[in-house]
Amino acid sequence: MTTTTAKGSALSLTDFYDVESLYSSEERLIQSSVREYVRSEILPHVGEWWQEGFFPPELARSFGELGALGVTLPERYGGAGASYSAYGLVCREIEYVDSGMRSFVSVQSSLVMFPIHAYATEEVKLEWLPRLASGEAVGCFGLTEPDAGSDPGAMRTRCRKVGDEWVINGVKRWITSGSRADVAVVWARDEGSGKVLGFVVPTATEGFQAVDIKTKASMRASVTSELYLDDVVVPERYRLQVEGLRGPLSCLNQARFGIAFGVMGAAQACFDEAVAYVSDRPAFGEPLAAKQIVQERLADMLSEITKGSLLAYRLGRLKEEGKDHPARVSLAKRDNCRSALSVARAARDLLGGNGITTEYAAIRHMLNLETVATYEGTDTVHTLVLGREITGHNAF
Ligand code: TGC
Ligand code: FAD
Repeated sequence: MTTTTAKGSALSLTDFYDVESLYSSEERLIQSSVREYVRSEILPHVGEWWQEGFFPPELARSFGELGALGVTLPERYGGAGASYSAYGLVCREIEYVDSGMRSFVSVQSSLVMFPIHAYATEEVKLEWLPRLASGEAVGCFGLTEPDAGSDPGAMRTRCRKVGDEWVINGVKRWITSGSRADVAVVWARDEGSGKVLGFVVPTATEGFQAVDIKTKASMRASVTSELYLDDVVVPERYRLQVEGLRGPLSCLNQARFGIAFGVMGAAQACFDEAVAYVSDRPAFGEPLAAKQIVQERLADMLSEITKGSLLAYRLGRLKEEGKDHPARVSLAKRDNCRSALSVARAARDLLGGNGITTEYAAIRHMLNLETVATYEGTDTVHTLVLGREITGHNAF
C-alpha cells in the first residue's frame, strides 16, 4: 500500500489532507487496531468469500473481541464507550476490506444495539446488549418489505395486542444477517392504534423463519434474507418504547452516519490498488502512470476521497455535539456514496481486463457500492430529503 507520494514529498496518499491528525489519540488507536486486524485476517480471504457468497460466522466473535460492535455504547452494556467519530473510523477501516463486512457491523451496532439501548427496558438491555457486543449473539433489523422499501410507512406487517403479549404477522425482505440472527428488531403497524411499533424478536420464536436471497451480484460476502413472521408472539417487555416512523428512522440515522465514513474506506482501497497497478502496467512504451489522462483520473479519485473524508470528519464532530440533523446525514450518505462509486468505477476501468476479475478488489468494491448507494435510503431518497429541506416542498 502506498503511504507517501511517489514524488517523494511528505504527503500521504492514504490521508492527503492529514485528516487523521484531527482525531483524538484514542480514536486513532481504535482505528489502527481495527486496521491491523482486518488487513491481516480478513483482506487475504475476502475475495474468495465474496466469490463463494459466504460470510464466515466466526467473524461475529472476532469483531466482538476487536471491540468493533457497539463502539459508542457504555461499557456496562459491553460497548467501548467511544466517540461517534471512533465508530465512523471503525466503519472506514472495515469497509476498506469489504462493504459486506461493514454491513454486518453497521447492522449489529446501529440497527440492533442502538434501538435496544435507546428504547428497550433496562432488563432487556442487559439481556441482549452484552451478548451482541461480544458477537455471541447476532442481530438483524427488519424494516423493508417486498412492497415497502423507500416508503417504509407503506409496510404491511401488522401487530396486535392480546393480553400481555403481541402477535406479529408479515414479511420482511432484504434483511442483512437475517438467517444468522439470534434476535431481530422488527417494525410493524399496530392494528389498534395504527402506529408503527418496534419489537425485539428472538429468532427461535415459533412462527419466525428466515430464507436467504442467493441471487445477489453485490454484497456477496454478506448474508441477506427474507423474514417470515407467522403469528409470532412476543411479550410486552419486548416492545420498544418508541412510536411512529421516527423509531426506525432514528436507527437509520446512526447507520447512515457509519456509511458516510465507511464508503471512504472502500474508495481508498480502490485508489490504492489503482495507483499500484498503473505504476507497473506498461502501455505505449512507459507505465500507464506516466499518461496524462491516467494522472487526471487519479487526481480526481484523490480529490473525491479527500473531500469525503473531510465531510465525514465534520459530520462526526457535529454528531458529537448533538447537531446531526437527518438532512446533514443525508447529504453525507448521498455524496460519499456517489464519490466512492465514481472512484471504484474509475479504478475498475484503469485495471483494464484484470479489473473485471475478483483477483483485484476494484470490481468487488464497485459492485458492493451499488448496494450501499441503494440501502439506507437510495440516492434519490436523500436527494428528496435535501430538496424538502431546501424548499419546504415534499416531493416524495
Ligand atoms: P416523515 O414524515 O418524513 O417522518 C416520519 C417521522 O420520522 C421522523 N424522521 C426521522 N427521525 C429520525 N431520523 C430521520 N432520518 C428521520 N426522518 C424522519 C420525522 O420527524 C417524523 O417524526 P414524527 O414524530 O413527527 O412523526 O416520513 P415519510 O413517510 O415522509 O418518509 C420519509 C423518508 C422517505 C425520508 C423515509 O421514509 C426514508 O428515509 N426512506 C428510506 C428508507 C430506508 O432508508 N430504509 C432503510 C432500511 S434498513 C437498511 O437498508 C439496512 S442496510 C444494512 C446496513 O446498513 O449495512
Ligand atoms: P424502491 O423503494 O422500490 O425504489 C426503486 C427505485 O425508485 C429507486 O431508484 C428509488 O430511488 C426510486 N424511488 C423511490 N421513491 C421515489 C420517489 N418518491 N421519487 C422518485 N424515485 C423514487 N432493509 C432492512 O430493513 N434491513 C436490512 O438489513 C437491509 N439490508 C439490505 C441489504 C441489501 C444487500 C440490500 C440490497 C438492501 C437491504 N435493505 C435492508 C433494503 C434497502 O433499504 C432497500 O432496498 C432500499 O431502501 C430501497 O428500497 P426498495 O429496494 O424497495 O426500492
